[in-house]
Amino acid sequence: PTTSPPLKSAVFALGCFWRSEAVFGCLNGVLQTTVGYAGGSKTNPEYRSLGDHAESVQVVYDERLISFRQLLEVFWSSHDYRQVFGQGPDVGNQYRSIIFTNGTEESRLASVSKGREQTKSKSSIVTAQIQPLGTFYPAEPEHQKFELKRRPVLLQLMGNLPEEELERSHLAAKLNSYAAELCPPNIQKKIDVKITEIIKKGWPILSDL
Ligand code: MHO
Repeated sequence: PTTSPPLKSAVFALGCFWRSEAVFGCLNGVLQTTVGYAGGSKTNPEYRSLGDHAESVQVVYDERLISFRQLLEVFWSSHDYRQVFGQGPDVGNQYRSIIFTNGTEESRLASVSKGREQTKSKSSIVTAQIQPLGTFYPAEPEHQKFELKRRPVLLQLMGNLPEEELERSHLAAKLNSYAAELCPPNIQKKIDVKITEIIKKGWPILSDL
């Protein structure tokens, strides 16, 4: 009998969510990514009025392939968590850094990892917060797979999937990361080669009408 893999989900806030989604999308074991709003109290937030929420990404993963602990490592290594509000040019409460947890074990793992980072960066303060996940509100479609959508050729290679399919697609999560150049270098290269190959091999060229 076929059983579906034990899927788990985790939510992180680490600056602009276009990038956050791309940070996690290429990891082995990550199956789906969705950007949204979390960490605040406003109901039904929207991009232009997100209230006290933070731009976040929800990551659906297969825990046989990747663990919460490993996701935490990626969280810490992929953004500047010493800034109180924001990343680089993006300043504001909506860009704050948060690890969301779903219970005591995840809170414990998050605290341990935060302690470790705090020891590493002695002179600066780790501002990332740890808090239980309340409601995760998915963001508007135009913010989902934002990096991928900037590359129409990639969308076309995927067969121009309807929005709902794109949002669920494992491949889209990966290519979104590739589009942002946030896959590990070897994977980035592998995808480059493959895409070049496909394009060379022959899209039918429209020469005459
Ligand atoms: N500085 C970014 C912020 C977008 S992110 C979804 C921009 O290009 O508007 O907050």
